[in-house]
Amino acid sequence: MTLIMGVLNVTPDSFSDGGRWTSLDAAVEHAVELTAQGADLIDVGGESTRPGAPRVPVDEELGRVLPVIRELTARGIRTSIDTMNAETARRVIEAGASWINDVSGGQADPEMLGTAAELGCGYLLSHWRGHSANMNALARYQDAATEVRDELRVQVDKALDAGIHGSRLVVDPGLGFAKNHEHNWRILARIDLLEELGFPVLIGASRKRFLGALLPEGAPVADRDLPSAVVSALAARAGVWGVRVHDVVSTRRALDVLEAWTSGGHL
Ligand code: PMM
Repeated sequence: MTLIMGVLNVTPDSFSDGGRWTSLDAAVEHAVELTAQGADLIDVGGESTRPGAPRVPVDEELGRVLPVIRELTARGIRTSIDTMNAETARRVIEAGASWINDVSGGQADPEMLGTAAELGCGYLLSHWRGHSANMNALARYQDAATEVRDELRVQVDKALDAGIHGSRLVVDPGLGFAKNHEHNWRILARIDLLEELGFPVLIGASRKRFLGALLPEGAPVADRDLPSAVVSALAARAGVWGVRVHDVVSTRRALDVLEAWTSGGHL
């Protein structure tokens, strides 16, 4: 069964849901709703990673995410923290989160891998080439699928060397992070290369611009939920461990269809 990670951005500026869940009550209510809809894990983020986004000071990030994590932990909801900062990761894991979701794969903060090892929590390691401000200029590949796999392998080795247990690692190609539309499709078409790394794989395609490019010009961001759900089902079919999505309802439906299909009706 593919795990569904529901996105909860408590940021004023994330591209598809920025500013919607900034009050504690609204954020918690949304997480509860996503869980009821079938999310297995809620990914809480306090710093937007959209292209060109400014960095957020750690204090501000903690102020956004800590109260939400505390409240969700108290309600028995499993969480991950979407952060590139070791200090944020530490405080939030100590407050009850289960996973660090580091889109920089340990590259943005030199303390991150050691901190994750010490905390003994799960660590989601994404492919990354640089901060949002300049990541589009870093989107250069001969073959994105093999280069992303090879660069992920380098970071995975660093994570293992830092003491993170292999059983706690999940890898993610970081779709859209220093990747253009063609790069993202190439990586998805060769998802088997990522699986060669020998770790569970997470795919985060939800509402990203390469899916928007398939829609009529000017289509609202919510129209990306259908293509997002299809990508989730195809990724699940290819054997991924989890998908990170904004719209849990459509993802759940898509994964249910896949499950019925694969079981040949014998659910
Ligand atoms: N994408 C975003 C943020 N966090 N985390 C993981 N592991 N993988 C992703 O692809 C990913 C992520 C950017 O999307 P958002 O602004 O919609 O949260």
